[in-house]
Formats: sequence, structure tokens, C-alpha cells
Amino acid sequence: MARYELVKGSLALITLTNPPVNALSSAVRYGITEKIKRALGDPKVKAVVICGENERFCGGADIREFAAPMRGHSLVMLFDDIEAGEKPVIAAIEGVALGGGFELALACHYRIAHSKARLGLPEVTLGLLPAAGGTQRLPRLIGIPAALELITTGHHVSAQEALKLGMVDQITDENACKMAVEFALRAVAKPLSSRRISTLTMPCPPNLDALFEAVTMQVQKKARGVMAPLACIQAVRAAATLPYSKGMKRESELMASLFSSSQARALQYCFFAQRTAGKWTLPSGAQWSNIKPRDIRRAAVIGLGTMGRGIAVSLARVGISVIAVETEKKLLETGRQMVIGMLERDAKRRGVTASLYLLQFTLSLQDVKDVDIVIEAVFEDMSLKKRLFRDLSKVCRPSTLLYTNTSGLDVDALAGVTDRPHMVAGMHFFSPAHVMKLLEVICGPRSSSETIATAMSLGKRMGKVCVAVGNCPGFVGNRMVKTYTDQANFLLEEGATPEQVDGALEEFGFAMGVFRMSDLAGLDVGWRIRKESGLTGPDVDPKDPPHRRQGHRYSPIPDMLCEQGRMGQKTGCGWYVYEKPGGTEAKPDPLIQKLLEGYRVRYSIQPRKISSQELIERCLYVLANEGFRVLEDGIAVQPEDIDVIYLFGYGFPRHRGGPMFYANMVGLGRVLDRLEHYHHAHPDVPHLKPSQLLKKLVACGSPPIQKWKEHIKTMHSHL
Ligand code: 3H9
Repeated sequence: MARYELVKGSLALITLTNPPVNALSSAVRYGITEKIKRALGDPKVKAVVICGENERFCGGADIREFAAPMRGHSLVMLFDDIEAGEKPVIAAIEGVALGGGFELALACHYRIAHSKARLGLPEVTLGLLPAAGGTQRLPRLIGIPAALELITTGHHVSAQEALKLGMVDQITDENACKMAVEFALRAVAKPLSSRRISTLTMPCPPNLDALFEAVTMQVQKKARGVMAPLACIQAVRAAATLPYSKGMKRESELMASLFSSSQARALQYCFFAQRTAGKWTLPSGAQWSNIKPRDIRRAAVIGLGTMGRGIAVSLARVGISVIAVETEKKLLETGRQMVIGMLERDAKRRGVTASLYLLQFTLSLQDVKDVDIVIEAVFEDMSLKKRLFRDLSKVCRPSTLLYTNTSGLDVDALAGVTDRPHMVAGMHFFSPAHVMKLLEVICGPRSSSETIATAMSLGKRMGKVCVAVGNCPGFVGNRMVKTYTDQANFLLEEGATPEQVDGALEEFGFAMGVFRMSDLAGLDVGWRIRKESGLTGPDVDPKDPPHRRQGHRYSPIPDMLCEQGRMGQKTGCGWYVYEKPGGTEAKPDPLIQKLLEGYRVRYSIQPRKISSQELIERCLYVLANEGFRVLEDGIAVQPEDIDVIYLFGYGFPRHRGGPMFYANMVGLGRVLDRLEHYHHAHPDVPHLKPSQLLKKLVACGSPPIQKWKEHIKTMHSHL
């Protein structure tokens, strides 16, 4: 786990050997402790270089070991020994030095980094703080403001930035280990006293209290209810106000308060869930590791509306040439200008040249005949999409893969009109497509493994978090979200206000409640879908009363808002009222209050005071309940997939882990009880009826989320 070599006769080279990221597992900690002892005790050794195998220094403590209390050799003691030693120790940083890995480098006397390396203290993103001296050493090295920024956000920095900040002593384009060896030979003669960071005087700015107060407010605003960033601030404050040893004690106490918290568990679950979702599997046995994706060089994007533009930008910025197609000259010109503007702004932000030469704009579908893939992003209209897919079948060469960007339409119905149904799948981007990280890849029953593998790999190349899902109305994300918004609407009917529902959800951790989110997205989107599916408008069965559809409870309130032209922010009013059309400052609207009161009178609903607990339970337990049905139906293969979709596409608070993890944390038995209670009270809402899988899991003793998969029948898999 740590290799020891004597090089150049007087240097000890210690190499961490724990692939893939050389995490500091207990075995690695033991290995380094032993090798450092050996190097410091060997009179032949004049200096030490620490590096990592496979061009990666170290990805930090082994997160998998956090499931149990920390055991084995202490990193704090090891780092103190390295720093206090009388022989210069040099960290040779290639790849990454993150978390405990960067704390190891901070304990060394010198740090040499490769120019492509990335460094940082991302513990806060795992619900923790850097507890091996990071909160005490980093501020002494680079000052309190810069250290606070890095520790409370967990941002990684490039080697160049690290050099500017003083986090490393030298960067190199050569092999960092080789350079560190040269450096070590020169460092032998130099005194070490000024190189021990823990002994440095803290550079304190004059307005210390104001600085900590400002950062605390910033953190509280950004991450409502999240504990770790606040603990990080307290630890850095200890560094600023206490001697090193007392600061270390405070760091350790704060870490203890975080270590077994539910937030830390949720955030660490998110880390692994994201990686689990990337490892997709299909019932045929095809999976990420055994199917080769196609190499994509040329793509076509059909439709230059909001989605098409974002998709074109996402493709071009990773070096894929794009032919963008529109039907009218004016639309083409507007789209062209928008795409170029977006690409230029993006390139400026990243300090690179915009790859405009990769773009081609055309009115002729014939121009896409030689592309590797087509991503269709026209209006959500099945007959329009079918027409286009028929045309694409005729125009494109037989090897071209065809993808539809749809938020819920039947991917297989589109595949069926083509000459290559096995080469058709869905790619559900989220708006704005060049910003949002999530991509649902929809596997139709006839989609080939290669078609799926190519979409997943292309999504990854575009920097997306990709999740493979099955084909059903709304797929995973939108199918589930419908149950959540329905509950929110029913709660309004029963006595709540939009601001009450939103307040409870925002208190829970959502950046925006359901109604503010709906105002931002535009109420007309859902209205159009409801009209198309016959839930409102002329196609409604005249026998259905306004608050019932197809035998179930239905809330016509969102339709009533749309009929009044209240489409959300863009019209200056929706669930809230705004300062002007396009305004963003939501204010409660007395007209909505009146509308709700009128509605309740008309349908003889006695309004009642609804507790925050009920608001949360009704909205979130029903979401998880539908998640269980999604698993039951084989639309998603594992709970991690659902949670990743909700974290990256729907703003579910990360420190709650996602709807399925949240249900697991609450306790499946309790979720089941409450759903039974609410379903009893509202028997005309089928989504409140507990799912079979939830009942089965409770009957099996509520196994941990990682074990649910074993209880899910795969017979009905749609993947
Ligand atoms: C810490 O250090 C606490 C300290 O303050 C000390 C307190 C006393 N542990 O992401 P990838 C796995 S907290 C265990 O796909 P990439 C990962 O699960 C830690 N496993 O690769 C995956 O496994 P699998 C602070 C880890 O190239 C495989 O390695 N450190 C760890 O896209 C490949 O990972 C962090 O927060 C780990 N520390 O990205 C850094 N790291 O193949 C967390 C990775 O089975 N890590 N794995 O799915 C990362 O950010 C990225 O993994 C990294 C590489 C940038 C390093």
C-alpha cells in the first residue's frame, strides 16, 4: 500500500499504491507510517519524496471506511510526525491531491505539483471538514479569506491557481516525482523551521469578526440547513484565534459532531450513487463495461428552440461538429445568433477560443445525411416528431443513430416509424441544456446496447451525469414529479397557500418550492401537456366534474391560472405576483388567495390549518412511493438512479440524499404508515396508496438502500 525505495543513494521515495485514487485506507495509513519511520530513522536517508502510483497523488481518506468509526493509524499523528521530522519531506503531486491527500501534502515541507494537477479540500461536500489539520494548516499558509473560500465550498483549484495562492512551491510540466527528487537533493542543506506550516504565525486580517460574519451569512443563504460549511467556518475561526494545538482539538471536536450525522451519510451516499448510476446495466447483460460506444464526430441537432440551442452548444464545446437544422429562415438566424453568443460566452468564461468553426446552420434536412448521430429537439408533438423521424430514416445513412430529446413521449412509438428501430433511443436533456448536468437516456424496448452505450458515453463527454432509464410516460423524473405537484395542488385546495407549501419545501432544503419553480418554468408547459392528454380543454369527458378525471381526484386550479393568463414569471404573475413580466421577486398575491377561497366555497371544501409536517410528508412520501413503483416496473434498476435524477435534475437537496435515500432515512415503516394514513383520508388519490415494493421491503425488515435491488423483481424491466 506504500512502496519504499532508496534513490540516488540518499533519498527515500515513498509511493502510495492503492488504486484507483490512492485513498488513505487504514492499510495505506499503516504503510506510510511505517515507511516514514524507516526513512526518518535511516542515517543514509537525507530527504524523503512522497508520490502516488498511476500519476495520482492521493484522493483523500478512504470514504468507504466512513461507514464505521475510524480505526487504525491516525492521520493527524502521522502528519505531525512528518512535519516535525528533521529531514525535508517533499510531496510530488500528480493528478489530484484532495482532502486528506492535500492535508498530507500540507504536512510535507515542500509541494511540487504537475501543471495538470488539481488540489483542494472537498470534505465539506461529503458533510465533513478537513480533520487531519487542513483547517489549521491551510489558513496559516494562504491566509484566512482564501482558506475559508476553499474549505467551505470544497472547490478544487488548478496547479496554476494553487501556485498563485501559495498552496504549492513549484509547478512543472515534467514528471512531478522526478522534479521532486531533484528538488529534494537541493533542499537537504536548507533549514526546515520556516517550512513547518503549523508553526507559522497566522496572517490575520484586521476585520476578522466582520469577515467570519459575512462568510457565515453567505453560507447560510446558499446552503440552507447544511451543517458542514458552518462547522468549517468554526474550525477556521479556531485556527485564527487559538494556538495550533488547541485549534486541532477544536477541529477534531467539530469533525466528531459531523462524522455520524445523517447529512454526512446522505452526502457520502450521493458521492457513490453518482458513480453507481454511471455503471448502467441492461437485462440482456449488456453494461457499461462490455459494450463499446461509437466514436461520435459529427452530429445534427434538429430544432433550434431553447433545448436545441443548449444541445448544440454542449456538443460543440467538446469538439463535436454540429449541423443545426431549422425550418424557417428567421428561426434559423435567431438560433444561429443565440448559439454563437452562448458558445462565445462559455469560451470566454473558460479562457479558451470558441469552437465556432464546428457549427453549420441549414434549412435543409438533406444536409444531415452523413452525420454519426441526430438529436431531434423539436416541439413536444408526437405527430411532428413522427414525421421527422420518417424523413430522417430516408435522409440519413443507415449507420446514423437517431435520438429524440423528449421529456416524456413514447420513444418506441418514434422508433417504430423508422427503418432502424434498434438505433433509436431518447436523450432527455434538462433546460437549459448546456447548463443542467442531468441526462436521462431512455432505452426503448428495441434500442440496441450500442445505441444506449453511445448516448451514455456522449453524455459523459458533454459533462453530464447520465442515467439509463426505461420507456414510460414521463420516464423517471417527470413521471414522479407529477405525483409531487398533484399533492401540492391538493394541499392548496385543502387550506394551504403557495407560500406555505414553498416555505416548508425550502425549509427542507429545496432551493425553490414547487410553486416558485413552476412560475420560473412557466405554467403553460404543464397546461399544454394536460390538454394533450385530455385532462383539460375540449377533450374532457363532459360527465367528469372539474375536480375529477378518469375516476380520480384532479385539481383544476393550475388550469384556472393559465386561463387567466397567469403563466408565471414571464407574464408577471402565476402562483405569485412579480414586479414586472420577466421579474424574479415573488410576492404572495391576494388574488390567488381569493381564487383559492372561491374554489373551496364552490366545492364545499372546509379549509383547515395544515402543518409543515403534513406538507412535507404528502409531497415527499408520495414522490418516494412513485419511485418504488418506478423500481417495481423496471423503469429504473436501482434507487441510486432515481436519487441521482432528483439531485441533478430537480434540485432535491443533496444533504437529504434524494427521495429514495430520504425515505430510507425516515424509515420505510414510517413512510408506509403515513402513506396508509393519507390514502385512507384521500382514497381517490391512487398515488397515496403504498406501493407493493414498499410493503415488501417493510415486510422484509426494511433492508438498507444498497440491498433493495435484491428485492426488486426484474421480470418487468423496461430497460
Ligand atoms: C477526507 O479526506 C477526510 C480527511 O480530512 C481526513 C479526516 C481524518 N475514497 O470519481 P471516480 C473511488 S474525506 C474511496 O470515478 P475520477 C470511486 O468511488 C475524502 N473511494 O474517478 C470510484 O470507485 P468505483 C476527501 C474513492 O477520475 C473510483 O475511486 N476526498 C475515493 O472521475 C474512481 O473514482 C474527496 O472528496 C475516496 N476518497 O475522479 C475526493 N475517491 O470505480 C473524492 C474516489 O468503484 N474523489 N474513490 O466506482 C473524487 O473527487 C474523485 O474520485 C477524483 C477522481 C477526482 C479523485
